Amino acid sequence: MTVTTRSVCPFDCPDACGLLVTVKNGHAISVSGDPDHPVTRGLLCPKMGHYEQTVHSPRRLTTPLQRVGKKGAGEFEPITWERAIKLICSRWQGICSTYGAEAILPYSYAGTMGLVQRNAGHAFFYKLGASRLERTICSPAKDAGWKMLMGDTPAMEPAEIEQSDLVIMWGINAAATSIHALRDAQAARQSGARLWAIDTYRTPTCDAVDEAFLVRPGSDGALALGMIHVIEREGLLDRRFVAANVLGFDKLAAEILPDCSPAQMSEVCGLPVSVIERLAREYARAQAPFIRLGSGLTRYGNGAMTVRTISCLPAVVGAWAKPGGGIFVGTSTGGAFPLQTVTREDFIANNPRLVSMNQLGNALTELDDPAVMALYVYHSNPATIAPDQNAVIRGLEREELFTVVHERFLTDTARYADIVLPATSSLEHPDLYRCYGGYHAQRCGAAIPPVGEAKSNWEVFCLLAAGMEWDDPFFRLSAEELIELLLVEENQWRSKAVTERLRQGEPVMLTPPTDPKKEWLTPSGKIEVLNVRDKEPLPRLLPTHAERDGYPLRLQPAVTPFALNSSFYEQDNLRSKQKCMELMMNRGDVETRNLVDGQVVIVSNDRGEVRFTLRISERIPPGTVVTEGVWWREFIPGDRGVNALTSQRLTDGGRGSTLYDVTVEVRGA
Ligand SMILES: Nc1nc2c(c(=O)[nH]1)N[C@H]1C(S)=C(S)[C@@H](COP(=O)(O)OP(=O)(O)OC[C@H]3O[C@@H](n4cnc5c(=O)[nH]c(N)nc54)[C@H](O)[C@@H]3O)O[C@H]1N2
Ligand SMILES: Nc1nc2c(c(=O)[nH]1)N[C@H]1C(S)=C(S)[C@@H](COP(=O)(O)OP(=O)(O)OC[C@H]3O[C@@H](n4cnc5c(=O)[nH]c(N)nc54)[C@H](O)[C@@H]3O)O[C@H]1N2
Ligand SMILES: [Mo]
Repeated sequence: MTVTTRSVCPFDCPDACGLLVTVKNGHAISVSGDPDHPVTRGLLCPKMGHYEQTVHSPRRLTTPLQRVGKKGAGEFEPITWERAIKLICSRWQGICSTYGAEAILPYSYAGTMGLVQRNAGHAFFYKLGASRLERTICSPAKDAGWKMLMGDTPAMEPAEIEQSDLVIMWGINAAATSIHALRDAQAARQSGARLWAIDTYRTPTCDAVDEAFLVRPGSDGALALGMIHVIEREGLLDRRFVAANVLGFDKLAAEILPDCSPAQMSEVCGLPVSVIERLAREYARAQAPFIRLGSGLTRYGNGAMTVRTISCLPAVVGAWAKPGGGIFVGTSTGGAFPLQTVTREDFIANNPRLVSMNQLGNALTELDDPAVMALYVYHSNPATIAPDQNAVIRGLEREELFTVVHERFLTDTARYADIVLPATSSLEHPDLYRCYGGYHAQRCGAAIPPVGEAKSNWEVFCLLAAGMEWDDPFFRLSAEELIELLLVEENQWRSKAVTERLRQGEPVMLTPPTDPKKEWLTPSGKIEVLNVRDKEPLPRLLPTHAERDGYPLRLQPAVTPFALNSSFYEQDNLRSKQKCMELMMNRGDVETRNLVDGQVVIVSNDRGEVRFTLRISERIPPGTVVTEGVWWREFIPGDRGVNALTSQRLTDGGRGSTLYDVTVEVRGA
């Protein structure tokens, strides 16, 4: 029998698409975009077009495994769930009594974005007293930068892009990461809008717009300051809007802008003076300019300041007052669902230490008192995606470290595990989804039974709680019951009717409780260009970390349309579209190093050496090299991926990762 059911894309993408899954005899046979979903509208990315090939991949883990070979060798034998849970609990109990519970570290991120499964381990590890993980690898600098200027003001509705007459895709490869935003921007273009992209190399998004502008990595703050300088100098400021809505513009104009002439900023960002001037004039004269800000430019030592500075632009030209004008940085719908009913912060006792997920390498190799003796990884692949891969792998190789990995596939991290547990895919468990690229939300049930003996994140934590002999009834709730706790009562974000539609599995729109374009939720009630509470009271130019490192080339780890971080490498068709782990380099930089297209090169800095296949590309400006994708070790030319070159340093605000803030040298292999 064939049935079609609704589901939701669980991946870490702004769009949380609505899916239609066709199921035959318990097997998913095809997946398509839901035509009735308000944002997806039937359009799905290449990765999800054949999600059934991920779900039923022959590579899926189907039973628990116990290590029999050397750490990292990937040699295991199957064991039962009962035995696996017993082994884990008895080892943890031993560690707790010898070293204390803080010697146990959970590590999870965004394999699934569903509110229940993503946060399934919080309550368990809080109750255990384990070290707490700071989950800051993605873009907390973006939130920090926004907050410094805009406080708790919610995001504008991103679909307003369609009403804009000048759209800027700024630091976002929307053709890969936000295809619905690009579709909507194209609709604006049909009605006469101009489209720009600002990036560090010529991405597919640059091909889809009218004009692309390439800046040096981490220098967008300089471009924005140069533009604001011109806007002020040439009287293009919306004085009335600024007087009524902005705090401290005069101070910016007096103390910062004099040193931000286009000539000075051109030295930093690399765009000619005439281009900075033109961008400023056309931006200020547009009726309703709309900026869609990506996360790429936040992963630098100055990332939060960059977001804060760019976000001043719509304020100085009064774009907020126009339909279609403003800046979209990302939605945060925290108030819509009472997440603490799942995460149970009330279980936290004695304030266990916080460990940054960006510094896992240090945590596993240097942290003391107590050292990390047990690591539990679920829905994340830190051996591949975490910065400073050599430090992470040195840690994972420690013989005395007890590592458990709950996964769908035998990832590079799972290869270092003592115990591997098989995880369900999103089609095999229920959840409730919201997203960071819009205001939609949707609940879905399981579409198919679990593959093999796979269990969901929540089911495993229930088994572990039973294995620890805890009798708290919370760990006997089902995932469906947790979803119901999240939907309990309506609130300002969702009416009774919307909540009921969510219960029925329909996609719905949440509504922010205040008007994002009129009410500034800051202490002063204004857009705070001057923020006296911050150690940097005004936006200003800050350097990146790597500027001080002294290697001649900027390395930019970038995204590909055919994978999502280290996910989707199991699909052969998608992987073959990416060909191999390439280093793209400008012809001039290739020739000065006497290299040739197609050869294997070694890219190095203080942290490591990585082999890539060299590709000459006119898409890359001089002085920068780019690699797309975060590859599994089995598919790359050497034994290290791009993150052997990235660092554990943090951003200026939000303690985020600085994965893009890297310099290197390149030589022939
Ligand atoms: N296909 C695909 N989709 C994805 C992902 C994926 O890996 N693949 N990842 C998902 C995740 S986890 C996230 S967080 C989002 C991120 O999605 P986005 O917000 O789009 O961010 P990125 O793609 O990381 O970076 C966007 C662009 O920033 C550019 N960039 C880098 N540094 C700078 C800079 O200093 N200045 C400027 N102007 N541009 C710069 C990069 O070249 C890239 O084109 O996408 C999600 N969606
Ligand atoms: N070089 C470089 N490094 C990067 C990035 C980059 O662009 N370049 N991007 C960074 C960013 S923005 C992010 S957000 C992080 C993302 O880092 P991660 O969140 O670790 O993302 P993935 O690499 O997609 O790994 C997720 C894993 O979860 C597993 N999984 C999926 N669903 C489930 C489930 O329900 N249960 C369990 N137990 N497992 C599941 C998948 O099989 C997959 O192996 O990576 C960061 N690292
Ligand atoms: Mo991310």
